Amino acid sequence: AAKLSPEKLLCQLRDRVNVTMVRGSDGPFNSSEWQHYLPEKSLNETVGRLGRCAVVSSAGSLKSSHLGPEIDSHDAVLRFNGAPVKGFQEDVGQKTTIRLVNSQLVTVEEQQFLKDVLYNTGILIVWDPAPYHAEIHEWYQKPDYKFFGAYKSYRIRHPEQPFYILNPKMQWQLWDILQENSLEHIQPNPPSSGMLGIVIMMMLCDEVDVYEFLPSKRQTDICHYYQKFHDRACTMGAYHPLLFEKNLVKHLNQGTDEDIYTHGKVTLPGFRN
Ligand code: NCC
Repeated sequence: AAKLSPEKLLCQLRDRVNVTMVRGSDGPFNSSEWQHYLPEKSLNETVGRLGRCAVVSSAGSLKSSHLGPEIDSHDAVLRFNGAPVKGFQEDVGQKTTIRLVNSQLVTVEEQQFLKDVLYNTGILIVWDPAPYHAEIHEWYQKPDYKFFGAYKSYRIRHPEQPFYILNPKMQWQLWDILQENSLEHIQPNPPSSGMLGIVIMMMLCDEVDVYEFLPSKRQTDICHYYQKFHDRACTMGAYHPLLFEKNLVKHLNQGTDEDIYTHGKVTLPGFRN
C-alpha cells in the first residue's frame, strides 16, 4: 500500500467521497411517512459558499488552549455531538454553524437531545454507522441506532432549524481511502464524527482549520474538554479508525508542525481549491 502524494490524495477524497445529505426524493424517504420531514433545501443552498472554516474536535487538550477568539474568527465553525460552548468560550469559541451528531446520541440520549438548547443553534447533521457499502434501502431497514423517530420528533419541535441526515454511503467511501493509504489492515468500522466533519467542511469551505484533532503539546488522557473522564482511546481510537484518520490528516496538512504543537491546528484546502 503505497501512500499517495498529498495532492493526489486530495483529488481522491474530492472525487470519490460523495458528501451528500439524504433528500426527500431519495427512496425510501420519498414515502408518505417521510413527507415534509427532510429539509427542502440542500446543505449547499442552506450554508452558501464559505471561506475560512474551523472544525473543533472535542478533545481534552482544548482545555486552557485560549483558542476561542481564533476559532470564532472563522466564517463557519463545526462542532460535534454534545460538545458545549457555554462556559468554555475562552477555549473553544462561541460560534456554531454546523453540529454533527451521531445516531447513538440522538437515540440513547433522546430526551436530552430534544430538550437541551445546545442543539438549537446552527445546522444539525446526524449520521449512523451503516453496513459496508450498503444501499440506502438496506441501511434503512437496519440502522445501527433506530434514530428516525427521534429525528422526526426534533423536526416537529424545531421545524425552522435545518437538520440533515448524512447519506450513509459517504462513510465507506472515506473508509476505503483510509484503508488504501494505510500500511495496516483497518477494522471495518466507520470513521469518527471528527473525520466525517472534516470532509464535510472541505466540501463547503475554501479552507479548513482543524483544532485538536492532531493533539498539541496539551495532549492529555482526559477524553473531552467538557468532562472529567480519562480514556486514551478517545484520542487514539478503539472502535473508530482514529489513528489512521489522524495519519491521513497529518499527511494533508498545509500548515506547520509548529502550529500543530502549539495550537493543535491543521490547515486543509477546500475541495474547490
Ligand atoms: O467523543 P466524541 O466522538 O463526541 O468526539 C468528537 C470527535 O472529536 C475527536 N476527538 C475527541 C476526543 C479526543 N480526545 N480526541 C479526538 O480527536 C474525534 O474525531 C471524535 O470523533 C463520535 O465520533 O461520534 C464520538 O462520539 C462519542 C459519543 O457517542 C458522543 O460524544 C455522544 O455522547 C463516542 N463515545 C462513546 O460512545 C462512549 C466516541 O467513541 C466517538
